[in-house]
Amino acid sequence: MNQDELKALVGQAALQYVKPDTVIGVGTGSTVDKFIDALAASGIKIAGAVSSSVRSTERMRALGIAVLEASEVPALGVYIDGADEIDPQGHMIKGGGAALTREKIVADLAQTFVCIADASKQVPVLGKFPLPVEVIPMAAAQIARRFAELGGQAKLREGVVTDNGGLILDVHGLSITDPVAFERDINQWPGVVCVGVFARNKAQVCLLGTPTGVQQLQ
Ligand code: ABF
Repeated sequence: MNQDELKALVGQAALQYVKPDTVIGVGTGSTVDKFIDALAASGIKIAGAVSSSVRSTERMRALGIAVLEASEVPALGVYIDGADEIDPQGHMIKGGGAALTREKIVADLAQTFVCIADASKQVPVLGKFPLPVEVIPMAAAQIARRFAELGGQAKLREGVVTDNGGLILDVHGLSITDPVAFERDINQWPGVVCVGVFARNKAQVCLLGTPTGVQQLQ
């Protein structure tokens, strides 16, 4: 199976966590697109979805899935989202789709975070994928200097303004051996809106698409 087929496999597998008549949280990316398509085709009737991006909102509305505002929903049973990297403990790098801030907001509403990814996303240590960080524009240069002190090379993601009006720095050359501490420390830098390390609130379930089927990260 190619990567697209593996994404479809895990997108379909995530349906087992969707309860009818509930409101679910939906992430962003091509794997999540597969989940959205599978949900629409499944006949499972949900009460609605809280979306993490314009991209996912548009896809769900086009398929007849009601999209609700996060502020309308006190809690979610499940949040389904992809990842760019997943370490053995289920910590993730996310944000390749520039939606990391809203993804973290919606994930925070959910009781169970289900990550869906093809097995190529598994890494021993986070950091080979350039770390996305959403920043307030005026702070971008200073944040880049701070990352340089950590051995990272921050590059502005050209031509991208997030759904929140922020900029994205992609930080190359990091090796994030303590994701919880790293996320906590970077979050305190002035001008950081969201760092794409999901460690404090990591996925409770990771479904990985492999050529031999769907594996659940233990
Ligand atoms: C999203 O899933 C992003 O945080 C992450 O970048 C993306 C992975 O994209 P894809 O599923 O297209 O590989 O949650």
